[in-house]
Amino acid sequence: MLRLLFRSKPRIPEAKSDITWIEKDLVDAADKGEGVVKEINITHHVKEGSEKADPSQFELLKVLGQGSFGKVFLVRKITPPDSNHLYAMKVLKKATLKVRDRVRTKIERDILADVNHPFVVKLHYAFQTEGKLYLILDFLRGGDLFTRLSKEVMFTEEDVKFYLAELALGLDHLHSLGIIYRDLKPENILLDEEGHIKLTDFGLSKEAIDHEKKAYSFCGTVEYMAPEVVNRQGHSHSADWWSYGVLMFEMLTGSLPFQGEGRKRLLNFLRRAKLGMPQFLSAEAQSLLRALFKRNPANRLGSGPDGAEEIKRHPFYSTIDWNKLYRREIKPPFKPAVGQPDDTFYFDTEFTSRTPKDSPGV
Ligand code: FS9
Repeated sequence: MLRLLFRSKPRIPEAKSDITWIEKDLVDAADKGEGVVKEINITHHVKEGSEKADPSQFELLKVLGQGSFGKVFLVRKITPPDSNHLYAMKVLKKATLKVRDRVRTKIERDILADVNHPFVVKLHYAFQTEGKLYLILDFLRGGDLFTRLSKEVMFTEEDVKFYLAELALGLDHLHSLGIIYRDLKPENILLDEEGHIKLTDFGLSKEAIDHEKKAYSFCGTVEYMAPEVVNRQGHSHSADWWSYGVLMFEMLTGSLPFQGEGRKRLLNFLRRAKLGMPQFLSAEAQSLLRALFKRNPANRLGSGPDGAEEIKRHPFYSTIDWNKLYRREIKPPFKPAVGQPDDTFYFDTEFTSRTPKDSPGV
């Protein structure tokens, strides 16, 4: 059965700057101007066999995204050993970054430098000038999954299974590093040129400093958030498996499971209402969704000691060969058109039509 995904344009990226996803201790310390978080420096990160990087080694080609505190560019490396290679360059203005945003960027940089996984975006260089912070990341030319889907594509349960299975591996890897993604939503899932997914945008995620200690934090996008996050009861990696359920539901049905008119009604619904399960979904899909939408995180699939293994063993995934999947040997349901004269075919022209300019930092 084919269904259309009819979500309108993704939320405006600008809204991201309003979201305060920060570990409470850090925020408190930052607000008080205390010690460690006062000055955050991005230490240099260099690709193996390369010289120290700096902005002059990258030619700006296009704007991919823009917000109040920075921009994301498509760039071409000018200097060897990777001349002509395309990257995404995230540029953040230090002056506009509050201490808490600098904490976030530092966290993003640290997380990315540690990560090496087929389904997580890779950081190739990190450097700074007096006024700016630079992160040089993989350029994912397929754009984000949901922009694409909302435009033209229909989803089968098989398609959804593929994306969710790759996502489970990426998410599990982040959890194994002590990272709770927490801000998992469709816009954070990009497609590479073969059609495999990559998780991105860690700016709003955090490192769980202590696995036992739950994270307390403020919230942003509500539709994908676990009830314990909304209720600020503290959360662990199982909050991400709830969001994973929301993504699954949205991909299978074309609408969000928990929606209400206005934030207040949505919050109430998320906290209390019973989920209506569409009967056209397969028994396996329904069963997995029920197991993910447990309000008590301790009962949620994925919360046990072997984490993602519980999810990987679920009958919904009985046809998935997880080793083949990890090796990227399973053919994606959709392959972005490559060799396009325009590398930014899958990106919003609202941004790509702008003249790329990295203004001189203060
Ligand atoms: N390859 C292609 N596209 C990537 N994107 C992910 C980030 C998207 C974006 O617009 N982010 C954004 C960033 C800011 C900030 F201020 F932080 F700079 C503000 C508003 C939006 C653009 C598309 C991508 N990411 C890594 N590799 C990529």
